[in-house]
Amino acid sequence: MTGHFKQHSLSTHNNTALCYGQNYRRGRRRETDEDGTEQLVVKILKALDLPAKDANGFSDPYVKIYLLPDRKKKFQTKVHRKTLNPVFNETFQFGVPLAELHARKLHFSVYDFDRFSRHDLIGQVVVDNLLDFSEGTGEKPIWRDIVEGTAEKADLGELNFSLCYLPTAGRLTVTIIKATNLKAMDLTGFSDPYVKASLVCEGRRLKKRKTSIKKNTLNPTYNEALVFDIPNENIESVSLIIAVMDYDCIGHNEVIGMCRMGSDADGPGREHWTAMLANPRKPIEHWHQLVEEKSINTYVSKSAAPSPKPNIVVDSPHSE
Ligand SMILES: [Ca+2]
Ligand SMILES: [Ca+2]
Repeated sequence: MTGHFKQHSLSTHNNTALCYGQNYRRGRRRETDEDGTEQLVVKILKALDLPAKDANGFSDPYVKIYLLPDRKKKFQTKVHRKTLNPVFNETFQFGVPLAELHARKLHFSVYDFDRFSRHDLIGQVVVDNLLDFSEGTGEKPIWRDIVEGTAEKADLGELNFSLCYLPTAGRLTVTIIKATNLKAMDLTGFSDPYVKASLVCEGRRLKKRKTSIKKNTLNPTYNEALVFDIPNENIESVSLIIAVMDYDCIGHNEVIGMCRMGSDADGPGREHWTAMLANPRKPIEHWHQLVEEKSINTYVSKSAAPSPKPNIVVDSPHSE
């Protein structure tokens, strides 16, 4: 039977397609709790005839899946190296009441993994009428054409942290709270993220502080404070660059994404910094969309230019 099905599906789909299975798991009757027992179960099976995104004639595909309109909860498969016909066989579960299913949509996006650049969006599949397939056993594979993706905004993730400045003590506390939806840097479909904050003055990195490393996650929680000593008279002249990094035991750690805080930073970075200065001694918390490293690095001189030392001293004898 399975052999017959395979043949059939291959002959009818000679274009880029995604294959998945779906069923709905109901809570047992008379069960009193209303949450957690009703789940849409989606098994991502495989993709067929993907376009080549890499110079070697292949792609490194993986699939992200959302149950729209909720974009916060996201799953993704492992990355499959050098293939245009990946077999995923991974199952994901979304807690959703049956009564809401008609208003939800499954959103699959297929990406090409690249370690050193933005992941290319290969294409997307959006499925509604989820009730149609909710009765079966979930064993019936469903095929959908993958609609070619257009250049999407870099999806690097978001970082949540608070800034608190004590003018008298001359102390800046950056509390890294958590990050969500980080870009996967490893073939496992996850990263090993840690956060590095650098204090910058006149294009020079003066001090840096790091959080611990969280292994194998795209949604790490830290709640860690990074403390910098900055005398009040110098606080207007410094800026803060915050980088979310992926740790690797072999090779270099890589930047996942960055954001920059300061009086001369872009929109959200400037607003957060200004709010901190306007509210001394009070932690001000914000979410920041991470941007690519190259859009931040223009603010930092890479070469240790033999220019005169910055005349601002933010060092203190007991730090680092
Ligand atoms: Ca690739
Ligand atoms: Ca890693």
